[in-house]
Amino acid sequence: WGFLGHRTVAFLAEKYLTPAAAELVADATAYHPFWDISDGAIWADWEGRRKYEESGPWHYIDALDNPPERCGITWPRDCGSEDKPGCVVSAITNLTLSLTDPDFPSPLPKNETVLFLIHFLGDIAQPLHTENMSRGGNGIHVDFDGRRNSLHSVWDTDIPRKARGLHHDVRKPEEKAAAKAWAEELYALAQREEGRDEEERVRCRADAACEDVVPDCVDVGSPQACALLWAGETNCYVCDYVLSRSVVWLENNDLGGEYFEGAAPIVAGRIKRAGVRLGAWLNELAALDD
Ligand code: DCM
Ligand code: DCM
Ligand code: DCM
Ligand code: ZN
Ligand code: ZN
Repeated sequence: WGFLGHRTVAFLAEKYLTPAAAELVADATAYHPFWDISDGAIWADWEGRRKYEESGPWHYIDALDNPPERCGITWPRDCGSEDKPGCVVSAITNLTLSLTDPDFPSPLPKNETVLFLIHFLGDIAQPLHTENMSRGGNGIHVDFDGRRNSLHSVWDTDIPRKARGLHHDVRKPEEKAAAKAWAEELYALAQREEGRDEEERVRCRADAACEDVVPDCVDVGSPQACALLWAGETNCYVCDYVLSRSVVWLENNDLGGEYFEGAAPIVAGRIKRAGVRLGAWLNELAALDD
């Protein structure tokens, strides 16, 4: 995701934090004075990338599936083998274990570990971060409202911004305010869903081919199992929507129209899912600390 997506995930997670988790986050964002959780969420995309060059592949997993016919994450085909040592699943696994398992070597300071986790629980919900084809869509060149971009950036940035009514060259303070407002809306939506019983939630999703796994996996003791489920849930949307039309179609139609209309609710759903999940994950991590 671009900054709007990552900031929204973080502001939404913040709504759920226990006092202990809020303290864990405060310690991590004390990295810089004046940082809030959403500033911490984008550290991985600028300073984190520069400081840890090996962290590039930690933002995604290249599923060697065959969209749009067949999607799926397979371990260790897609990550964990010798030629593919690191990906978002292994990064979430190792960073989490370094906080939960006293015998696990800690490659990074705790504050940076938490900042990376806040970021990667966002990225693992972006469909094109769970797909190998054309380097996660970076090699598919498209138009969005008359502007040339990669399909990857369209999903990272253009669709979230347009969904929230932001101009493509929105300024930073405005984007942060938009993230805060979006998080408020998604929180209200999630609260309403929470109150519903299981049967009704299933009925509500009946028209969706891809479904959130209920209940979500939030066991910090088995981070790899959870991260694989999360990546698989997200990867479903690659076949279901993102690449469901041919690459030729994507390259020859402006994606700011009908394609955007179908994509916007998927993006909102993924960001809501990631924010609620991140809140739960941080709460579990903080609970172990005591
Ligand atoms: N990004 C940016 N400027 C930077 C670094 C990253 O605007 N110096 C944005 C561009 C992409 C996103 O971050 O939208 C890429 O990061 P991710 O891996 O989180 O999708
Ligand atoms: N930054 C970036 N890409 C962007 C926006 C900001 O890499 N699109 C980086 C530049 C700064 C850092 O984020 O090093 C924090 O920016 P600021 O000091 O303006 O808050
Ligand atoms: N990316 C991805 N899958 C890949 C390669 C890159 O999801 N196989 C993501 C990481 C960044 C964006 O695409 O969000 C741009 O990556 P880069 O700057 O490495 O081209
Ligand atoms: Zn991206
Ligand atoms: Zn990222």
